Amino acid sequence: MAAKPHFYITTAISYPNGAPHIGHAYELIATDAIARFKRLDGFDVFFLTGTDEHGQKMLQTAAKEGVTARELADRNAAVFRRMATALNASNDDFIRTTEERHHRTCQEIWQRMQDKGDIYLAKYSGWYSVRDEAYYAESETTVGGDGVRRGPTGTPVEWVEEESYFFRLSAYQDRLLALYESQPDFISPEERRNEIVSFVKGGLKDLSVSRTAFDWGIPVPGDPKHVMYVWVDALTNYVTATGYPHETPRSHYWPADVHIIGKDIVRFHAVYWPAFLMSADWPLPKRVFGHGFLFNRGEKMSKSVGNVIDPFTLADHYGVDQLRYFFLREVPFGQDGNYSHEAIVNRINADLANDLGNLAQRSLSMIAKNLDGVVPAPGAFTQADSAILASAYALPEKAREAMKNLALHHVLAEIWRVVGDANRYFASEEPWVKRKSDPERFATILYVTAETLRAVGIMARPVIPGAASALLDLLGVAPESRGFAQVGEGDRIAPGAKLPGPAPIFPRYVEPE
Ligand code: ME8
Repeated sequence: MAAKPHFYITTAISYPNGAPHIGHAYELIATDAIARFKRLDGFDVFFLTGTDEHGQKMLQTAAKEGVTARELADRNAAVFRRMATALNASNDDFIRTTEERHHRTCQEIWQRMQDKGDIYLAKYSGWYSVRDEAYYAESETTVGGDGVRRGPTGTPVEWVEEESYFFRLSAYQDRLLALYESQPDFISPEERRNEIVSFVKGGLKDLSVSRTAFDWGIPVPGDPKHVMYVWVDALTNYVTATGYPHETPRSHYWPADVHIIGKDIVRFHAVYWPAFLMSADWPLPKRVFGHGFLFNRGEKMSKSVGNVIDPFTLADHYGVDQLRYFFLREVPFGQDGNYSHEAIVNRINADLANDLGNLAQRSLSMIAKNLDGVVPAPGAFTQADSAILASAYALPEKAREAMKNLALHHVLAEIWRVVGDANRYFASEEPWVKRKSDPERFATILYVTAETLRAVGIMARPVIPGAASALLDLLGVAPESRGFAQVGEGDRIAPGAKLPGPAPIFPRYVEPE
């Protein structure tokens, strides 16, 4: 048997300077859905997430809370890990940048960049935003009415002057532009790509890549009074987790197939990261995808506005599958999105409880009540039967097409189009009438409906893994027959199988008293 093709996907690693918020949850859910999709489509997947624990922001927050940076990182990294479990994420590893394995890889990439002649010592003076952990040119900053100078993202900047190692980023401008040119989907969506191309065309300055003002970081090889700039350290996590360049059970996963990140950190992933890798002569990731931001009713979440909603509370309140479905269906992947109680409830009740849940419940109850819970043998298919089955069987191809652009919302729209068609089919075939008047037709309609639900259940697994598995259990689909390759005629539900009996998969959301 030929080895499965491999697929390596990552989220950004989060700053554990606080508990996770819904933006972190969103990124994890979307990345998880893509990872699950690829596994079900026959790929050998490695899915990585984790925490970015060094840097000045961590130190400052720790100082404010009266704990050490290590204590702050330990406390919150545990919460990020718990969130991955709570959201039913299928990550294969969880990396923390304070781990020993990561120190080694960081020192190795640094050494390689230095051996290349791309690292030199000089004096840095310029503007730094601790909140963004980013350096800004003076021309990118503005002084507001409050007298505070801010960077392009609106965060305050401070003047920094210290001895620093620099990375010769300026030498990589042409190679980066050639990369964007030859691999048009290296950065997507399109608008993010355009922003980056014009940023790089504007000229690149060498990048300060070490700090001496504090020691919460990875020491620079041979000069330990410097620690590496937190972004050199952070980006390198993606390599660390594979063990590359050393031969390990995972080293074949590097280079990554895609980094899923938010739109605010595309510059780090699409400019600095490939330049570091080019310098180190390590292969480049194939793709960087910058998703949009989530807003609570159009407002930016912030602790001071008091609208930060904890993902644990949301998942408890609405259900994990419900939350996953909502975010991935409601927000076109790559664009900004909003969430509100009403919008979530609307999706739960219309798409999940009504369209999918009711159809499953009604058809499976009829099989239970009238056919002793045994899958009937279908008669000859009518045109209507063949049409709905054909659209169900076309789902893997349609979904793969949409996934070329990581358009998760389109994948879901295709699946729910079939759910909608199946509901119309069921309503117009009127099995409740045929039960007495035409028992053979009754059996065929229920068979076709169950078979359509089987295809839908398999295809929905990446997004609603819990409920989709429950549905496939109710349909008697064997656990090893739940991949995309089984969506088709060859793996049809076997007539004669005894089903476990109907059970609700998606209850309606009812407002608490
Ligand atoms: O940026 N909506 O960490 P982070 C959607 N440690 N996504 C959001 C969001 C929102 N409201 N707010 C943040 C960092 N994100 C670095 C990354 S990677 C080598 C280092 C996204 O905790 C954000 O865009 O600030 C990023 O992809 C991720 O959450 C972690 O953000």
